[in-house]
Amino acid sequence: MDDELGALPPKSQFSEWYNDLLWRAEVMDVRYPVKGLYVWYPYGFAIRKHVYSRLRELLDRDHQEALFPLLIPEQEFMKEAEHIKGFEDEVYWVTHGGTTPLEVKLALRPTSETAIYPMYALWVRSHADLPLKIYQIVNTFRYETKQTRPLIRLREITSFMESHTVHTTWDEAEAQVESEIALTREFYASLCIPIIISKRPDWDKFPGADYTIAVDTVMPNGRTLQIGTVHHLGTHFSKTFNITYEDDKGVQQHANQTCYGISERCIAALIGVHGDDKGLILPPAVATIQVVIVPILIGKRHDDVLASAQALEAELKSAGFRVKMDTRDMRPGAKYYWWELRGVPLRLELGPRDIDGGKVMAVTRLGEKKPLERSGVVEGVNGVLAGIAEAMKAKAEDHVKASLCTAGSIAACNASLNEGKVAVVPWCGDRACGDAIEEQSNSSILGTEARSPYVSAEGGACVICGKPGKATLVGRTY
Ligand code: 5CA
Ligand code: ZN
Repeated sequence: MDDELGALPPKSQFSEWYNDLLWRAEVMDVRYPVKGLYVWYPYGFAIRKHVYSRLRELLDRDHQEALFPLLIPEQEFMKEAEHIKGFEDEVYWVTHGGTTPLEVKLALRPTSETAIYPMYALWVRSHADLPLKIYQIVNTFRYETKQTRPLIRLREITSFMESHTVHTTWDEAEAQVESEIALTREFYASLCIPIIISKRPDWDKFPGADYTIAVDTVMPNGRTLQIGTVHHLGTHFSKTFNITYEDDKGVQQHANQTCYGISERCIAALIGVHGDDKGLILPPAVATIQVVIVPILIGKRHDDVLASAQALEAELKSAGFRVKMDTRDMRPGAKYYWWELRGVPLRLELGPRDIDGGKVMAVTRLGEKKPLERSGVVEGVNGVLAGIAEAMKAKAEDHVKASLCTAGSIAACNASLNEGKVAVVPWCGDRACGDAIEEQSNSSILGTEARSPYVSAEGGACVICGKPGKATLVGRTY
């Protein structure tokens, strides 16, 4: 059936595999005629829907969702000096309304601090208004000059979750940073994606932040992908936007703030980390279709099998599973191939012999096959799906573990990077040594103070100057 279109390249050719899979599995169409802008197919959009409802569910525990405008007036955008410096080369400007030049240019938000904080200045009055924890999920625009890639580096980020919180003290904002990190851990656990959390070097922090904590994962080719960041903003923005509260002694104080962002890179990670030579593998928690039923509709028993399959579908649906019954007029083999490409975690096959034996054949996307009792099918399916999630998690963790390599010298670091690994090297923390590491290894410093069971915390002599250094993650990044 794939004669005309050829076959999916093997996953070992990761970038070809990734680009090809996006259209074959109908996730993204890259043919939109503007660079860095891509189209979600319905199937891809449904994956997005489930992934983002999980994210919303976690955020909604203690944040509120709101919606701010896309356009930011120039004078607001230009208030925070470091922020401007960080983004000035990436901003799209709206300069005309029809043919009339605008008196005030309008920025398309690259992120929304400067849209949200003027409103926070109005909303926050006293310590009783705090903490304030608001998020939105919107599109943002960045004129990226590095190579654009679907879901990874976009000029229109279509699915930007940004959380913006306001607190009284610096310590309280720090506690919020920790709480956003915990939320991120939970989110990625439901996607079965292992993450490495570390502190970005000072020169690489978010423009306008006190410090930045980054969340990275390792893609199959060894390149790291930053799939989230949490920033402690201190009072940088509250000073420029005048966000103050009256403390319990009646004194006006500048608030402390955090912000936190996740984009559709989380779906790039989902695809890259889990997929195989046959296509997508979706974790059950976010799979658009969790169970596909393929009835074996041949011969005299056609009507009988169809009725049994419909009863099975109804039972699984009412138990809350996302189920699809495939009765298309195609060979069963072609249907298997179709749903494997699209990553459905579990396929149930039902033929006359299964029905007679009181069984249903369960075939997981990971290639395991075992009959389930028809009578206890809901528990059976639950168990199999939980097993799939565990196996996906374990496999992905093994990959990250195997990707991390401790190196005590630049030569050892380069050797690891060239093997497609992420290196952990001792670095003294000086900018000059950091620059030298990046230059001599043609890679980037991801961060220090890694919080990961996979990364040793042990430091050593800085690979450049020999002074005492901290364990530092160094990788080739997307
Ligand atoms: N205001 C802060 C927090 S919301 C902010 O903008 N942080 S950020 O610049 O680090 O972006 C948050 C996350 O968005 C990043 O960690 C990265 O995972 C993702 N991201 C950034 N730029 C792009 C892009 N061009 N395409 C896709 N995802 C991106
Ligand atoms: Zn050094």
